[in-house]
Amino acid sequence: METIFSEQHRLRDAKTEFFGGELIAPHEKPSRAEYVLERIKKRQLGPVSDPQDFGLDPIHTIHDAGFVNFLQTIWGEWTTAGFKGEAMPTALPVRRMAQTCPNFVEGKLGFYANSVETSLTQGTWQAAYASAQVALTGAARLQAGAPGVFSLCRPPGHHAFADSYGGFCFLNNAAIAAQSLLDQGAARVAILDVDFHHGNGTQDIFYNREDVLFVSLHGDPLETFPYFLGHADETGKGAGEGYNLNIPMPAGTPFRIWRDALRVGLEKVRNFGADALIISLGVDTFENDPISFFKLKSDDFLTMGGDIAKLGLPTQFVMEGGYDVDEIGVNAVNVLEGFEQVNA
Ligand code: SP5
Ligand code: ZN
Repeated sequence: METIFSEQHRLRDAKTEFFGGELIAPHEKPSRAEYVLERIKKRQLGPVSDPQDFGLDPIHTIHDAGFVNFLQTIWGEWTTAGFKGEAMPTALPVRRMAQTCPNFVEGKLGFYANSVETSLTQGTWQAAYASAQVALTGAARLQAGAPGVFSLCRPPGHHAFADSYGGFCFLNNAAIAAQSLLDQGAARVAILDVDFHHGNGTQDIFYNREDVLFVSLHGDPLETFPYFLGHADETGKGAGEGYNLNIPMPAGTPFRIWRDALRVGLEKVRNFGADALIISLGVDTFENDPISFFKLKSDDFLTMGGDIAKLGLPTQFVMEGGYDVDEIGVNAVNVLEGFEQVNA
């Protein structure tokens, strides 16, 4: 399987993540992508290619123009304002407050944030832009007939909404890829999100739509991030009713139970009649992940890839989370190898 990868990911190298009332070294760090790349080379998974540059237009098919401009300009405004740390909001427009974007940088941050652990830094926009191009290039490979492709995106994307960032995500890579497949002629695209966390941004982006099915398997949001979306009764709205499926699971869930949920999700994708499948591939379901509570083992990721392959759909894997950096390479590439073993 071909991997699409950009060295530009290194430009996202935040020094701080707000965690437990402290500013800690971020979980989402450059070494994550390096471990995955190393494992791809070690296992000789296939060629590693640079992305093409599709520009801003495909990003604007998903994201609000004011939000994209915010991501491009916020670091400059933050430093001009004289702040010393990395950019993060202090006030958020929650219930009954005006939903108007303020003029001052600190207010803009609150307006466009959906969670506040994720600081904005020099280079974040450039890395997020490159990550979106990695996703778009993967989609182009599917369009050209590849049975499978891996977009080694970093930073991740599934917590980015049309007009907000958070959860280590800025641009929604999987959503941008899905829309590009539709724009190139696909009638229906399914997104299956296997990251430990609910793909709140992806769900919201496609919630009203019948041409994109969103299925997510994740930790119960009553107990874990992103907390405010991801419940089983969120099934879509309007024309999108029935095209959103959430399967939240409790702490301690082992692969045996998780795999039953995967079967349900894959059956939903099969019945939908998708032309292409995008996997939001987070491996933070791993038993040793530092911020998650599922119990998957490294071998389980091979089985997962095989189960996905049995659908027989052109499949684009888009990297999302996974924070036990020693094992992230093994676990992510196991999914891809499991997929290829069935497809071979
Ligand atoms: C892409 C992705 O996986 N984003 C995840 C963002 C999670 N950010 C909030 C983490 C809060 C963690 N609280 C952990 C408690 C551990 N006992
Ligand atoms: Zn995650």
